[in-house]
Amino acid sequence: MARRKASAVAQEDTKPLLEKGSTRKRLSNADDEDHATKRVRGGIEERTDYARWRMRDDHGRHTWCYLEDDDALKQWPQTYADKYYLGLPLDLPELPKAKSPLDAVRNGLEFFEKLQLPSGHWGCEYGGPMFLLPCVVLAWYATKTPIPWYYATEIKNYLFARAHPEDGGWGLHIEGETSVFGTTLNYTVLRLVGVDADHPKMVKARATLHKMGGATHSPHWAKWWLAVLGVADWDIVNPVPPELWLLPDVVPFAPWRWWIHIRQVFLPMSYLWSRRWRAEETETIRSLRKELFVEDWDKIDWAGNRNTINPRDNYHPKSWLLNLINWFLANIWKPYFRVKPLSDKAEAWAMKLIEMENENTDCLDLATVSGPMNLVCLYAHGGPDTYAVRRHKERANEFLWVNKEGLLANGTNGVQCWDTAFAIQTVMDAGLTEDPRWRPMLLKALEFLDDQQIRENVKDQDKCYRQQRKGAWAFSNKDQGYAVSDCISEALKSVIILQKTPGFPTLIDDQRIFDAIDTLLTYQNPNGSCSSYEPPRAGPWMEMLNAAEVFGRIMVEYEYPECTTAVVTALSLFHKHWPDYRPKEIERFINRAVAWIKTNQLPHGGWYGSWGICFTYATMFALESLASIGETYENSTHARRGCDFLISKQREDGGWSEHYKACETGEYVEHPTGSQVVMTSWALIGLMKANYPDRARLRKGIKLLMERQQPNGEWLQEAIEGVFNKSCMISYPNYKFTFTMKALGMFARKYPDDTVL
Ligand code: LAN
Repeated sequence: MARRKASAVAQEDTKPLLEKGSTRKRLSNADDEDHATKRVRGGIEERTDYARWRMRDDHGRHTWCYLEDDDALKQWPQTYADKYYLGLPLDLPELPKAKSPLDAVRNGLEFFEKLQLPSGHWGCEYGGPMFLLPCVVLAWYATKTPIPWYYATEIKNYLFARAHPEDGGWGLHIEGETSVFGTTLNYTVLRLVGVDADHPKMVKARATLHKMGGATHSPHWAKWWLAVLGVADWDIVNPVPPELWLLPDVVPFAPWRWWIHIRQVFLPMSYLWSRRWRAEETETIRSLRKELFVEDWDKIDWAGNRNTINPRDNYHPKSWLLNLINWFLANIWKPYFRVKPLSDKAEAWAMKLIEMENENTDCLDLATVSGPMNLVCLYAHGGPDTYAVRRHKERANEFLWVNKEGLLANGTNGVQCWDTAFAIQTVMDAGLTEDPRWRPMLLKALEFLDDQQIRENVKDQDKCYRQQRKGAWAFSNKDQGYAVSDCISEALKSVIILQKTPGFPTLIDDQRIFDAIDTLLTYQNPNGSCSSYEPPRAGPWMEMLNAAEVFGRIMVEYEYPECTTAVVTALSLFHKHWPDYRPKEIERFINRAVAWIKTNQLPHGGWYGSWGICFTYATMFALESLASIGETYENSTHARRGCDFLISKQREDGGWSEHYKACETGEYVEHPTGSQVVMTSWALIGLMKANYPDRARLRKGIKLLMERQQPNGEWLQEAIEGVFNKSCMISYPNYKFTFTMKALGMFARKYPDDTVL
């Protein structure tokens, strides 16, 4: 029954895949003149009613709901958080003007507290990358998943809002220049949700795409998606052989050694590549074959375009070795050696690994790329009605977010544990944890971290190559369940801080704290540093096999001063309170980690950051590491050089403003829009950790933070803050609260009598 319903949807194909009920509703309204003017061409609504959106928080699982029913609207009023995310006015009263940095923290907390969600954490949009929404929408289309009209409408609005104002295309991320990757995929999304090809914005985007060479010039991942949709032929996709998964573990390039994100993306890619699976052909697909390419579709030399790529997309050109391997795989291995029993075996094992991921994450999956890809694999494997397919469809909603521009996809299923840990630490740094005013908020936050601690390792941990995780915290929530060294550390610090504050209950007993420590201690690399999800399982030479083209540093784990510092500070704090638990190992860990931090310092005195922009972010962490072993400006050349580096970048107005280009180029670049509150806070925190002596310099920065605070206590969103894989930026909207208040609070505690203003 469900099968028939689904294909019926796909067959009325000149229409987008819209929910049956809502399609009917829209058609019956078609005569209503008022309503009709609210449509864009092609039958998609102009906008939804923003008063009807709600974000449901179910133990840290976020799903956006659109209430079409008026009674439901009354029963479920919009919260401050909903309105804030949606960009609706909050109508909050003005707070008494902050007369000191601590007043500014209090005002900031007044505002931030209103955004705390019922389960105790803070939510946020986690957008930036422009290839995530396509993963979700293309997977929906390939699996004939109806797209509710309100999703379709707001997807269209978001993408229109994010189209480049001049050329109409899209980039790798929201601040990036137009690329074939972004334009091909987002143009396709718009067509699949029902926007007409002759809409003026589509005409413009198409012209830009054609100028860049059309979809034949797109990178590997876009070619793979187009092949899955049947818009391109599989021959244009460089080989992704699942038989790599059959290699013995000792093989130095076996996929289990790759960075977790790339191996979880390679997995579904390899499965569908092997099957050359494609979605059912529809009118829209046939039309896209004409729209996306410069050449006549029937005449395209697919295999000949496997390596065609526009230079804008070619951030990490394929190595000679990978080109050679690809040639061999495509021309020798596939036609002559890839016998059916072997490919069957490889597909079966790949599917088994996907099934283990289903089980370990309850079909949520690691993140917004692998999740939708796995959905298509499971659909191709078992048809539309299996539990795994239905559950994946449900859970895919957790990757979505609605902001004032429309509907986008987040980089993960949220930033729940990470932001909550920082929020708690912010209050601690300001010395306000014992203030009864903030107790309810902090208690709720503690309860959230209690609820979100991962209590068990994954089943068959070794079989699916997972890292120990008992006692850990994930970046988002425990459903996703991927432990990360710094996420464990920040959450653990916050739990210890609160549980050691008079008046807070011990929700997490010692044994659970020890579990976290035991897991954390598995995270040190041989050279003393820490990585993200796992210690590296192969060397950086593996980048020679980086086939993604658009990203750098993606194939293996690297060493990160950010992650290393988080672990160091968590272990130090723990050691202070539990001096008898594995003391030797902990001391050794800390000493080796900080020694590594020193070796990682760059000649200019700063450190390169991989997860925030860029030198400012990592230098803040590195200075904190040094401070944790008592090395500060006064007594350490490393700390001094780090401070001097930061100070050399302070701007006239007292702020800092590093641009994301620094992540790509490895050189410090100033942001053209001037000082940023988040960047300024990072620099100030680093300087204060290192006991930088020139207070006047700090005051100038603090003053800027205070002046940027709004009368209701908030700070406004400025330039993008985060990054991954060197080239792709990602937003951390809560940083403008947590780090800003942390800097203000630290200053207030250091110089209690200095009112700054
Ligand atoms: C994240 C987000 C959090 C981030 C920190 C905790 C901040 C960092 O300190 C360690 C690495 C980690 C966990 C991280 C890794 C890469 C992620 C998951 C992301 C930047 C969010 C999105 C990104 C993911 C790779 C996006 C999917 C894209 C691919 C290239 C597969």
